Amino acid sequence: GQDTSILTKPKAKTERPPLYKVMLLNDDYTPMEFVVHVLERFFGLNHAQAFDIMLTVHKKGLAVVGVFSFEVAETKVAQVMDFARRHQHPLQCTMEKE
Ligand code: TYC
Repeated sequence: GQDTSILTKPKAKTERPPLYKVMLLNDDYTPMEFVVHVLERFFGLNHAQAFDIMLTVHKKGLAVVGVFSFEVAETKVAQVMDFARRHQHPLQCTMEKE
């Protein structure tokens, strides 16, 4: 700075932590009602919101179901994948840096 006797470290720019999109992928076998249930249970969506997103995935092939910190996104993906596996449905859930 101005003072010749004090060398201050330049203040690092404040950066927001990266966000991750969590996506559901369509498949031909997972029942629609199961996907709606997953969206309600793990993403806190109401029935109408969950039904809308399920239909978007069904028609477009995939949809973003939420945007979270890395840790939360990772947990959601693991919960959905585990729940689908336990019910023997091929539902896939993935995450991607925004
Ligand atoms: N395509 C599935 C069916 O017709 C429904 C479905 C929707 C499956 C969304 C997966 O992420 C999904 N039963």
